[in-house]
Amino acid sequence: MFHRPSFLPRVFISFRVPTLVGVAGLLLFCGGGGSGGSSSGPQPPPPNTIFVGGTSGGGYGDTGTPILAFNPVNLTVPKGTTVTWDWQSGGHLVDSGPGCAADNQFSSGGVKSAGFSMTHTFNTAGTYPFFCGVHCVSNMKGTITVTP
Ligand SMILES: [Cu+2]
Repeated sequence: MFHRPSFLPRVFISFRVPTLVGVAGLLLFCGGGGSGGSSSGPQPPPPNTIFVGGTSGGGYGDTGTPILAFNPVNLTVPKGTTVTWDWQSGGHLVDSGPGCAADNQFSSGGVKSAGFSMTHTFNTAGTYPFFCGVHCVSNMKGTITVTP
């Protein structure tokens, strides 16, 4: 019946069950936003969407700890697909390019806040690396693979 939500910090595990249920309920109640709301716990990004700086709680507006990563890190889409980057936390940017060097194929135009989103349509098959220039040294990088 009761399962420990994987997104809760380990410190909560030792709490008594009623306390944990209360905390989980509060987190879910404060989660807000999103779609549906019929399921609990972290939600995956929508199709062809990359979460930027997601949190341990799984989504925009939650109370989890920010994660310096893209989710998914690698996305494969067919040619012609429009990919959306959705900022789950602030202080991040997206620039295309290998390593941590921008090649100016697409860009968020600097650091953005939670709630910002950008799109880019990929019309040519290939591999498109991108990164967050603020956290590239922490390996905040991703890759779009576009198939013919
Ligand atoms: Cu970042």
